[in-house]
Amino acid sequence: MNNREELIMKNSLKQLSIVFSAAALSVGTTFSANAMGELFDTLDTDNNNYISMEEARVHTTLASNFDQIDTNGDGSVSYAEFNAADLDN
Ligand SMILES: [Ca+2]
Ligand SMILES: [Ca+2]
Repeated sequence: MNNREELIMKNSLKQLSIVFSAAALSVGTTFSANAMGELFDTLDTDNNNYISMEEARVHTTLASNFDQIDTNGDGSVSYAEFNAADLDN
């Protein structure tokens, strides 16, 4: 293997690892492995990453505390707001 081939090899390996990190990152944000993430995904039926008042109806605790959980008052519950609400308690 000459120097040029070695360089090409190193560069393609580098690119591959960037692709893998990016993929891992997007998987991490889209599919959360924890139970709260699964509950969030279940409730977010249109998969827009927000739980609307309509979508919250199936979850009694979420529906009845919707205004408090929607801390920025935009009418939908983001994953951050959902997580902060700690609905298990
Ligand atoms: Ca939604
Ligand atoms: Ca909100």
